[in-house]
Amino acid sequence: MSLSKILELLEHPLELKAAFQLKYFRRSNVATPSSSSEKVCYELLKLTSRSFAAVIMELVDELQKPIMVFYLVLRALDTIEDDMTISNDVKVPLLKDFHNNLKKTDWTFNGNGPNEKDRVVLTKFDQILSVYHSLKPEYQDIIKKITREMGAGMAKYAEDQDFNLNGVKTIKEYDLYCHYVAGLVGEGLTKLIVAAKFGNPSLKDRLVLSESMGLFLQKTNIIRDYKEDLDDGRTFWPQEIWGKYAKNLSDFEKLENLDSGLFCVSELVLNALGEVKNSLIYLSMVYDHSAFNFCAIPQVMAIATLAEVFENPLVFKKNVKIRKGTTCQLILDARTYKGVLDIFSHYLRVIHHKCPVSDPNYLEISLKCGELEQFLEELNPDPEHLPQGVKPSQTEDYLNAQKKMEGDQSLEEVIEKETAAANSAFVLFGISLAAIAFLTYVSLFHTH
Ligand code: D61
Ligand code: MG
Repeated sequence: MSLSKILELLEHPLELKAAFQLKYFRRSNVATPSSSSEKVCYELLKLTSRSFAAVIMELVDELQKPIMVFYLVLRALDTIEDDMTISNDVKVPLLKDFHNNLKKTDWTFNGNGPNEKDRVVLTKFDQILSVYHSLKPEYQDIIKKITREMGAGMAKYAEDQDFNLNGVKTIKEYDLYCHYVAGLVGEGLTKLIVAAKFGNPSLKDRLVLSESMGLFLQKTNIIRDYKEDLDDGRTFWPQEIWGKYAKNLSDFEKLENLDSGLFCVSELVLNALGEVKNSLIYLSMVYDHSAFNFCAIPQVMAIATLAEVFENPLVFKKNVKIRKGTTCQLILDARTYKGVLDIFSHYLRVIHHKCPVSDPNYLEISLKCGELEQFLEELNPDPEHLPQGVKPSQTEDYLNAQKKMEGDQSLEEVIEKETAAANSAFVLFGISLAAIAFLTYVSLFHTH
């Protein structure tokens, strides 16, 4: 950790405590790899994933390996899609046939550009295959079907010259691209979670919910990655939106266009907020605590990221990231469904309050935040807000949410104990630090 990161943490003592609690008080489920290929896979996971490695490592054994393999296979596919040094006549067939490699045991690929960041998942793909073939056939099937669909979708976009030159045109196209690269991941994960009996079986019949889970993450990434993607000569912001605010997408880099750039971000954030309701419903239907965590943590990071990019001029200069300490706090708070609802409520208010009246999306953003605030209240009504004697309306979403929160109760007690233990340890730690600092000071400056 760099000095600036440590100083940043010191400025936010509550986040420092969260980092401390996460590091010393949380048992992660580090499975002991039973083969050398498994070991390689765990290493590849850590090497390639921003944040997904951590949540996958928290999963129970039943799902840990299948989801890790699922991740690595799709990361490999994405590493072909993302590589602009691979010509289309190589890339397109590679994407389309990628699922067939899952029938082999020794396939690897060494054709990525030397600087492609995750190229190692392809050069060591045989190791991934070995673990893939050790999974239950049911899980293998789910992974293969999604890989085939995603490869076909990516190939379709790679072949589209208009897309390659000008990026995404309509909001419909934007949603479809996000479907291929993220919505399908949500679908596959749902099928894995339901097959493992860790979620409500009806999740499988409500794929719009998992679609939103994926789209919310992907859209947030796309908004945040404006600068990086532009520098790489790619754009994913849909023209139907940015075209209202500029002639060229790169105009937003110029300081004189800052206002219109921020208005454009507002509209993109508003669009992404369209996925929130379904995501919250989805999360109420994931029963297993580790699967819930795995699903919930990326979602709370996304809403925090949206609040961070909203009205933030830095979006046009770099990829805006949330603080490390904030991440730790979010991970701790997202352990229960109630915690997740509170996080969403908090960041929706942040967005709502940040929005200036001069923003052309002001009215719609207010409406969307209000609507979601009301939905959060429907899921978890505050008795004080209901007239006396009136029971909350027993909607299906309400009942699912209540059931989820009841299931969280035993967890709530564990969390309370852990928090108390971490608090006292943290205070002791602070006192010791202060004592050391004091003694150092005395011995340095008060020597005779
Ligand atoms: C619950 C929990 C996690 C979920 C989920 C529901 C629903 C969807 C997703 C995760 C997928 C979200 C993708 C958002 C991040 N976007 C990317 O990584 C882009 O690549 C998309 C294609 C490859 C998807 C690989 C993936 C990611 C997360 C997974 C997973 C597979 C499998 C299991 C669990 C999580 C992005 O990549 C950026 C990069 O290469 O740095 C891009 O190229 O656009
Ligand atoms: Mg990609």
